[in-house]
Amino acid sequence: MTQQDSVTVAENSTQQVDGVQVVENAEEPGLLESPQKMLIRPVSVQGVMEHSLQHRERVGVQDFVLLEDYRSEAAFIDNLKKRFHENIIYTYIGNVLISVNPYKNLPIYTEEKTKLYFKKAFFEAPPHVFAIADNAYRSLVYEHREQCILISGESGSGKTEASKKVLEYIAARTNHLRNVENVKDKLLQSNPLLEAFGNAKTHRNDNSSRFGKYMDIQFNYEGGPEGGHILNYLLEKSRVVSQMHGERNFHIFYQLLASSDQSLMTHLKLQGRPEAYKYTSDSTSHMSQRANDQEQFRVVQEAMKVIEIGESEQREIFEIVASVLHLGNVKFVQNDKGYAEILSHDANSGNAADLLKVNATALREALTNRTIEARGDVVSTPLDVEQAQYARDALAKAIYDKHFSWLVSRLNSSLAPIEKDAKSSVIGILDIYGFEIFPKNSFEQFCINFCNEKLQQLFIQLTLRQEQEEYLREGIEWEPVEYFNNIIICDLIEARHKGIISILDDECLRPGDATDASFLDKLNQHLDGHQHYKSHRKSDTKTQKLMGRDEFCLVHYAGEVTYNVNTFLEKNNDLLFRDIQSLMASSDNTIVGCCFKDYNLRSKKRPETAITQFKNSLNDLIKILSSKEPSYIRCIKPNDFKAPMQFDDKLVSHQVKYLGLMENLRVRRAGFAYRRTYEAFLERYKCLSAETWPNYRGAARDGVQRLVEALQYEKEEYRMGNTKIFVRFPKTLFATEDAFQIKKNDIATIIQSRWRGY
Ligand code: AOV
Ligand code: MG
Repeated sequence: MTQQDSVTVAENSTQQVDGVQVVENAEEPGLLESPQKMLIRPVSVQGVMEHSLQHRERVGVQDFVLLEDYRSEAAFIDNLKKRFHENIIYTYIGNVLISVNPYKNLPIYTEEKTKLYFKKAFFEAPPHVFAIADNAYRSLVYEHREQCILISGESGSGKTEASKKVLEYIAARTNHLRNVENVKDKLLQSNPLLEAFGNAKTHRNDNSSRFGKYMDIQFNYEGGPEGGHILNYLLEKSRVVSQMHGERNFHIFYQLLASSDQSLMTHLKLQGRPEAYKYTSDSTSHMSQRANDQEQFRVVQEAMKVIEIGESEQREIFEIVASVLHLGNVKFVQNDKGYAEILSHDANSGNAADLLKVNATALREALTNRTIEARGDVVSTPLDVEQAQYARDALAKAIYDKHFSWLVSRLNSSLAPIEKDAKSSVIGILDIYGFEIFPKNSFEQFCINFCNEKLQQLFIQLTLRQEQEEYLREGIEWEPVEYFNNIIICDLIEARHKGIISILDDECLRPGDATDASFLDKLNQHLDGHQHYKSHRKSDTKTQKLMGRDEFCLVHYAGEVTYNVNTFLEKNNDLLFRDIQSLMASSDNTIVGCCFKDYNLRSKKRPETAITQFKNSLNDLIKILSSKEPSYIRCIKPNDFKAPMQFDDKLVSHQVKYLGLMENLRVRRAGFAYRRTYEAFLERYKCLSAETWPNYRGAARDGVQRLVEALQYEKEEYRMGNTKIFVRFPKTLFATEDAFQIKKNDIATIIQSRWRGY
């Protein structure tokens, strides 16, 4: 970051007054209403922290490291709340951005605001997601360090919105050369497409991402985007067949049903009402959203065009979506032998077969029978009604899930750079599910919380590493910091032999009588006594309600979560009856055929279990992320009502805890609260010493040395690094800032009086 870079501040609002630059202080939205004049000479760091007492009282500090009482959670939350009520949703902890969902549109993403962050260091403009994006972009392009931006927070806290803002900023920030525009369009349009298929309305979020996403944006040597690549994690496929009351299935089902394209609807044999289909009829709220769904369907079709998904591919995609709806309506009756049968006049299975382009009789057979191969003999056994329903739902989930992964790989082929630059490098963006503690937690929460445990581990390692590296770079003595290392919990879950995953897989692969209960027994046998594991025998009557006999509890870094083992084995095995698999592999719908072709039916080797696949993809992700320089965005949800201006202290406190923010702050504050390059520090405070004001021509470091001597900093209060000054306590900095504010007003009065001709 050079000084020159900072000279582009708020061009429209600057004016020359007696040789001194006056800039409208648009530091934070709260200040826009009562613009103050701020003196800066020469043009420079506008938006530098406003630390004056009056300002602090109203909008708090913009970096938590400047909190006087940095160990107090109450002070932390109070600071967030003050800012939130002033419509200031962003705050830093050092270089970590905390974002509170405003649940309303704020004028902070305009073109003008976007430009404010071009080529700016963190402290030169108010905290913003754009600052994170710009910083990552500059480090990538000018310093050739690959970047990743990790966004975390609970459902509805604003992760996906933040990731979109990063992408939009990068699109605005990068050049308009060659075919870059086309690439940018595709990158931007990948969002509405994936959201239609992977997002749904839940109680927590009307547009909740039901999958984890890691996206690389690839840049050429000129810093222009040349392509992208997406990795997807664990789509919540159970949603395809059932949803909680008041929630919806994936958006695309309703969007397709709302389509005004009559010939498409006839082709798909759909009638336009979600109530007509079992998989979409649970939700009570779909009617009011019909107009929006219809509009969104057009958006999806437009996005498909941009991504170059042609007419025939589009048709196949919609055939799959429609086939799932028809499948859901397939009814089974019990025949006189007690087995499941599909009535001959049931059109649903026929419609599904037509759209999936498989033989209709074969589909009926596959849904009502199960072929087992035992010692070389192939035996077909009929299913009872419950088993057949299970098979039908398993098929619907599998089709949807695989087709979603196919869609991601299709996107990737479209986003792949046409000519890959040998020197290309990436910025990765991770938008993944946050920690989940529900009244009842199952296999899905176990996977998600394991993922968060791993990311927290990475966070601890990387923040400490970054902090240590900065001290080393600056030649400042490193003071060891104590912190909680959650590696013990990661090990409890994934250790090779005695970890929970390995015990679960053993039970899944054990032939014979393995059940969820026998899995739980094994856990209790092996893990009772581990400080982060609690069996129902150990459940503490004083601090929590008694655990059920089918539950176990993990003491995660973010808190205790009780898991119910019911369905763990089934979900982990994730088996689809082989009759159904082979039928799908024979489909003439190219996408379906492609999705199921990998099933090697001859192979005796069992496919990897769901949790092992997840664990492996997660470890790959951790490897990718560790090789990059991270930036963090931690999102917070202010209330449970999706409402603006409501700040629920208790809810926020909970999130502050499980995002590990106090720990983060403690690490950041362990040594020095504040650090700034000599140039920036001198620029702001040089008026406070006669030796540096009005003209100082020496080296910045010497200037700062003179300045702090004049300000009578004690030896313990600061250190001089190679390029930066480190200040240990906020109060030292605030005293300096207060002195600066007084001086500034004095100068302003003098200049104004001259200006008015006095
Ligand atoms: P999430 O990604 O964190 O939840 P979203 O990013 O989808 O949450 O945000 C939820 C909703 O909050 C959005 O649809 C917006 O209405 C609103 N919102 C979020 N951020 C902003 C912002 N910066 N400005 C205005 N409104 C915002 V989940 O995917 O459910 O874990 O799974
Ligand atoms: Mg999301």
